[in-house]
Amino acid sequence: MSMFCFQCQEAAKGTGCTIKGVCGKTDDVANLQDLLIHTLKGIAVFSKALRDAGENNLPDHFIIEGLFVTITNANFDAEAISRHITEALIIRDELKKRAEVIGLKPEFASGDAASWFAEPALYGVKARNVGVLTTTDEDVRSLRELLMYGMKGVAAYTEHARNLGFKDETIYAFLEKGLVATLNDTLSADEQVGLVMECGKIGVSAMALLDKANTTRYGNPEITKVNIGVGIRPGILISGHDLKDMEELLAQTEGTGVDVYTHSEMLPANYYPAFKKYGHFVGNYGNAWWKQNEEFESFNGPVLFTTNCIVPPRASSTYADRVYTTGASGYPGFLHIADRSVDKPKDFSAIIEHAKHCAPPVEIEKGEIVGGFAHAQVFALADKVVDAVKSGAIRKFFVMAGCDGRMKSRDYYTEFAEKLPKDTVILTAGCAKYRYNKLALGDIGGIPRVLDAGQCNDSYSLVVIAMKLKEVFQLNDINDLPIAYNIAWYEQKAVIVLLALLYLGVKKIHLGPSLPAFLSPNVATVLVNTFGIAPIGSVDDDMKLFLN
Ligand code: FSO
Ligand code: SF4
Repeated sequence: MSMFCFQCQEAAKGTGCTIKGVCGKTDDVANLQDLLIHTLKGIAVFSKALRDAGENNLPDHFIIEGLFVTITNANFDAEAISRHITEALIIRDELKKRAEVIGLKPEFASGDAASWFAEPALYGVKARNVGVLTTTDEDVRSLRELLMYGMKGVAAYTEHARNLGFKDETIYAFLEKGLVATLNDTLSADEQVGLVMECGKIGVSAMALLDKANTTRYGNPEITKVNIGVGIRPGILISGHDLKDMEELLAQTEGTGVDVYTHSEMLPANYYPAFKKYGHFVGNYGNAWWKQNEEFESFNGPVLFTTNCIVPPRASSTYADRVYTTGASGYPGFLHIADRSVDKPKDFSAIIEHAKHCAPPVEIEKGEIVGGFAHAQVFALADKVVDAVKSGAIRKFFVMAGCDGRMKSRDYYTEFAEKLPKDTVILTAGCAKYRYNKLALGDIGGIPRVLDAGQCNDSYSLVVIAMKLKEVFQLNDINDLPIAYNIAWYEQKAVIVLLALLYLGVKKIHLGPSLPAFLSPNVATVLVNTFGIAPIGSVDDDMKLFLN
């Protein structure tokens, strides 16, 4: 075993990747990510103590960025991760000095996370001894990592909100508390479960903050027909989740003769009023992240990753030299575009110049898909929706939010959508939508049968919609609504979406295509017994179960 990682749904053999990631992550990158997490825990020891003592100027941003860098498919660049570790050691030791000066004696300050040091050349050696398997009790490990992956999801959403100028101290404080808690061997199982639930609560705050940031800056998403065909000019394909990057790229490409297309989780950018004014914003190209090896070839122009999900290019690929990363994302050999400064946007001139010398995209699809059903838009249609439920025209809603992935077993979601009775409506968010958003599922009295709220973080919108329906129908329990939850997960942002739903009291969530490898049998039993979580079964069995 040269590494161990079990943080995503594609963990090898359903237990964990031990030689190389199924995602393509090498063992040295996986280990360096472990060391970065270990060092962030050390930072949190001092940062939490200083915050508790009323100190300001703490490394909030560094912590969220560090967590984000370790999310599945975000960063494959060993050198970039090493640089983060070097910076983390400097930050940690500065905080340690500050704590000493004011006489603080934080718990775990003498532990390894808070005190280790090595020269960069030896990070690889050190990294082999700090991974998740160093927690030997499998239930403690399971709860610790459940918390850790939830926090990674929180960090990702918090980073996007921060990029738009929206911050929330309570989120930063929780991340420090949670990181420190993972060093504590004396916590009871109940205390650990309590932290996981608190993480769900913070997840709701992070998604609400991001929703506020996105809608304040760019307006409320509105019903939009998105072109999935191509234009005749060269284009840039923008992937990932960061809308600030989208804004700056659209502004900088205007009038250059270069078009902009969204990819995968950036599709919902098409729904925001602020982006619609750009005539060179053509539409969406391609599908969910895992089809990028083929789709980037035929796109012909440069691709910009603002976050995950990156798939390593094949050796035979002809597109690797036209992929760019920015923010937390990175890949060896891809050109990384530096962060913006306080008064200057990111500089996308290199990618724009690159695009000018490329051929236009090859058409792989044509037509339109419809989306933009976030909370404000659905509220505007509330009367229609409520009438449809009251008259029985809509029998049930199915929340099918989450992620897509490459496993064959995910065909389940396409088949499930196809077999759903015609008086049901799918509420979706995240890249899971690509399993059914191009099917001709029709509408119910003008309400499309697939309502796409947006990115995975816009699952928040689905919750707001559910809360509103609960109010309209005067119900006491969210679980009494005619809504079933059939969620597809892949990486850690879906973990926080799940924890947020559990925190809000949603029960009987079906989770697929398989339960997380990081759930020990005991922890899985707790989730099943307390929340009624169940793995997906066959489409026909699940359909019967949900509809009865
Ligand atoms: Fe998908 Fe990737 Fe949004 Fe994830 S593109 S899988 S949950 O990063 O973040 O839905
Ligand atoms: Fe394996 Fe997933 Fe970890 Fe990649 S992120 S190494 S696929 S468990």
